[in-house]
Amino acid sequence: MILLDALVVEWDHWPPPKSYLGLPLIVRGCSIMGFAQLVIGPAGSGKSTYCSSLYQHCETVRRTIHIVNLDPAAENIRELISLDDVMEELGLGPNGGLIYCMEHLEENLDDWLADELENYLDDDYLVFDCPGQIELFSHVPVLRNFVDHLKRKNFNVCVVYLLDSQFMTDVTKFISGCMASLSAMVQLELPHVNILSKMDLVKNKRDIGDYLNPEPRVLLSELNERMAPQFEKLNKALMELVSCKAIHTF
Ligand SMILES: Nc1nc2c(ncn2[C@@H]2O[C@H](COP(=O)(O)OP(=O)(O)OP(=O)(O)O)[C@@H](O)[C@H]2O)c(=O)[nH]1
Ligand SMILES: [Mg+2]
Repeated sequence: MILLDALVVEWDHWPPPKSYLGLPLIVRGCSIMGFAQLVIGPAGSGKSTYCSSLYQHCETVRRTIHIVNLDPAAENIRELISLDDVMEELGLGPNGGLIYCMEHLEENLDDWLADELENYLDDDYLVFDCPGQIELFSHVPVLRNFVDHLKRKNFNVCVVYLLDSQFMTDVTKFISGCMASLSAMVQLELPHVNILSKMDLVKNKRDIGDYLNPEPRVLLSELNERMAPQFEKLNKALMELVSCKAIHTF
């Protein structure tokens, strides 16, 4: 009889488990199919502009990159489902229509993604330009399921969260921008990079420094001045959260 201390294997799926059949697993190699970025952020925050700049940069440095626009009003998924058709046929508004389209995409993810990925090589870089509706990364599970699907296809996925620099001009906007980004972190559980967009529109870049390196006491007193006294405890808790650099930075 041979007693094993551990199993040494090549593993097909990412991430590999820490143990298998009750034995510690030592993984020599794991086939990663590809790398993907999920570009999210509030409506109009500059996601598509970022994707197009990234595309141009990669072309210049001769790296293969594919941008897939997940907005049902855009070309990539219009063949599968079109926002205009959904709104017209089901009598839905733009937001309800978008959620319907995304849920339809989720139901057909296997076939749609297989078609999309057909022409890509294993180590190509994929960037998903997402719609800006906040529901998609706050509570509707569509994007989370999309991410889980990519992981099952051996993709290493990270989030790029874009926030318009105009959120850094006022303490209440700052809190709401940070909370939306934090909710995406909690919902998607992915490596997460926050990027401030539209910096060219900031007149005085020093003002932004107060928010990039927040001094909790200063921002808290500013917030308390803006809000009724019964919110003081809540303000304090929120400020501790958003000013903790270990949790949230730009
Ligand atoms: N000044 C300035 N404008 C920008 C910048 N990035 C984007 N914009 C403008 O902001 C507007 C929205 O940009 P998009 O890239 O379409 O934003 P988005 O996040 O993809 O928008 P949705 O997909 O509708 O959520 C456009 O008019 C862009 O030209 C920037 O860095 N500076
Ligand atoms: Mg866009």
